[in-house]
Amino acid sequence: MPAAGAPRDTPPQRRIAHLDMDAFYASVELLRYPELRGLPVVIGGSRAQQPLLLADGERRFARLRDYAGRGVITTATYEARALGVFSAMGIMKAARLAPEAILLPVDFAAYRHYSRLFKAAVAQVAPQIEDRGIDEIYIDLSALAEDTRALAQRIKDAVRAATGLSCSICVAANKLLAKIGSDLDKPDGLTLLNAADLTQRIWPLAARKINGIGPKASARLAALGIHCIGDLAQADATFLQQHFGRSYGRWLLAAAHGIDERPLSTSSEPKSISRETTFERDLHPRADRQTLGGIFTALCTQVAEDLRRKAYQGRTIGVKLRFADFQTVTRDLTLPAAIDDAQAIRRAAGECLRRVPLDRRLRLLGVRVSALSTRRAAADRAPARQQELLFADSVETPID
Ligand code: DCP
Ligand code: MG
Repeated sequence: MPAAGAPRDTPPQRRIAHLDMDAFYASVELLRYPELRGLPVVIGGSRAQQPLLLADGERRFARLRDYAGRGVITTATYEARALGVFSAMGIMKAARLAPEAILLPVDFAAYRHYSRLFKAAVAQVAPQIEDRGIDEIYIDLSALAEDTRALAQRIKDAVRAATGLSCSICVAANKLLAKIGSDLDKPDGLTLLNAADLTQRIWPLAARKINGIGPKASARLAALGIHCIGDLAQADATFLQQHFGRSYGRWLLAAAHGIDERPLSTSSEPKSISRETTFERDLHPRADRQTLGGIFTALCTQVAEDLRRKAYQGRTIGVKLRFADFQTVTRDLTLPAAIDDAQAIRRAAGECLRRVPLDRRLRLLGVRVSALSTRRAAADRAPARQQELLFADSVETPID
């Protein structure tokens, strides 16, 4: 019998786009140094790598081979990636792979500026946007009448007109598929995924291409013989739940079948405010106790200043530690009332630190405040002060 239309319980098909800027930090740098186009360029230096303007008007750029230090690459141009250089790689290691590559310092202010520009340009075309960070957004196109490909192209054109930068975009039925898809045709990609593409284009991809399957989960999946998304889709539901728990097991299977009902979260409220720092050299919790204590206090002070500037306070205080072997550990503590002052954050973060065995060298320390609320009238803030007292007699923290 011919259907009179879509069955009633089938929600209308959504059109969700994921847009991700191409080699973002590097591309912003190329806007000001166009002479570097086509060359391997790596972003990750600091002031010492600032290009020098010579008397003849030419610029002298730092090369990877001259770098000494502990810096990490934030991103690299596609020409540098072709030499094996990638985000998060130590600059010294990259220098062995691409000694001639140009090294530029990181300039977050410039990247934030271009981030705002491209998001504003997209909002002119399609206002339903979920901000996912400095260089990526989701866009809900469902309410717009225009043909999908034309709309996606118009968004790309708007981004280029506003910034001079290229991006890659995918439109699919949901966020999960759109996110996978925006990476399929980078750089300058425009990808449309429909239901038939699931088996053809998604299933052959490695399971870790699903946002939410991290290195640990993908290693466990691999140990069970599940390598690509198609393997996962064919896995037995009970088997997955046995190995990964009920909720994650279920989610894994749904994800492999391209099912994802999450709506866009279009609010621009931040989820957390944090500060972290990677040390020049690894620091030992005991031998470098004083240095670490100073850094820890400074991080708490910075977070408190960020909170106050943005008029937020938070109930959950967390710490992040990365050990010399890159193992990362986080601990958090939820307080009965939200706080925003440095001392109270310092005490709560100190409590968190006490729950981490501090027996190895550290390379990174971070402090995060989440469960944010907007700051209310001063009278409402009394509980925060009482909270301080609660911790006033807390035992000293290991790196005080
Ligand atoms: N970034 C970083 N450290 C990382 C990864 C990324 O500092 N480990 C920064 C630099 C990137 C930006 O975030 O330019 C965006 O990250 P992407 O993963 O989107 O990487 P790119 O935009 O650089 O490249 P792609 O074209 O693959 O998106
Ligand atoms: Mg990007």
